[in-house]
Amino acid sequence: MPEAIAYISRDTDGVLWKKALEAALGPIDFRTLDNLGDKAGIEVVLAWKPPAGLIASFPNVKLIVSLGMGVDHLLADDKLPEGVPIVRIMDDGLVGQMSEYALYWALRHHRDIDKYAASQRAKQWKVEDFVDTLHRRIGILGLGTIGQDTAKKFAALGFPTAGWSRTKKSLPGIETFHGPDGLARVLAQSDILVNVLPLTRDTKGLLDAKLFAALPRGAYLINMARGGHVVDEALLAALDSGHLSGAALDVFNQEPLPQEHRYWTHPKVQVTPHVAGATNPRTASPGVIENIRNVRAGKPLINTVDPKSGY
Ligand code: OXD
Repeated sequence: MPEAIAYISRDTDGVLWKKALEAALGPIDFRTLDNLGDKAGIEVVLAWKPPAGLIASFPNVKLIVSLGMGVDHLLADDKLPEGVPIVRIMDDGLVGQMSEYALYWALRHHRDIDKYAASQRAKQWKVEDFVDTLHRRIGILGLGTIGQDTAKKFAALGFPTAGWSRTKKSLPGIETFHGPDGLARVLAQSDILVNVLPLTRDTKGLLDAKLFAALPRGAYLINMARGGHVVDEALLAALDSGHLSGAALDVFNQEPLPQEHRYWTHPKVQVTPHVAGATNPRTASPGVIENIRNVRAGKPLINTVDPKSGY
């Protein structure tokens, strides 16, 4: 009977995951990338950016768990074994961190904190023009778990908040749009645009010159989804022309961000190293444990991923 759990990630050693899973499931034959042992014994894979083709070499794998809420890192492997269910973590801790990230940069921009910091450095007592919260419109691209939480928190602070998703959604207190026409409408009213879309064939490169031109002049961008959504040259051009007033970027087309990239030194860009939300085994493990139990008992899984839609 295959019952080993393989932890496939180069980012962390998996010790906290092993502890969290063992606390609920008892002792586990826990394998890591450097210690995969007999691959026929692997039943469950926990994966973050797995090497292409590796999971397909586990002949008895029954469940693939994405260690990120985003699954593009996993679906990039075009050799994933067919018919093996894929689930993703659902982590309230990570969701809360992501909305905090968006709120932090939005409020910092909204309240002109960087301008006041510059005035302080120049010892200048200078009052900036004030934009009322009711007139600072927020647009959220993507209304999954993270987008909804973020939207709700902006709305609770009194910002007029709109959201856009591929399919129709309705959320109390949030103006919702969907489809291509809906995208144009949400962009036209986004003084601060927050991107939390999944990265799929349809959303790759969506944040391009056309999209930036559709935003109001002076709009601010917060990208905490994936770098692949953004056409970097288009964003830099929109910042340089003054059409966009700034951008807080947590994710990049290439990570780590290459040393020579203009984002590092651009005066209107804030760079963080893909830290908007960190997966924490303490908050993410309950759903994974439930899925391991479900797959062993032949019961339906939760937090399933549809590889066709890409999320
Ligand atoms: C995720 C991430 O997908 O951390 O969860 O990027």
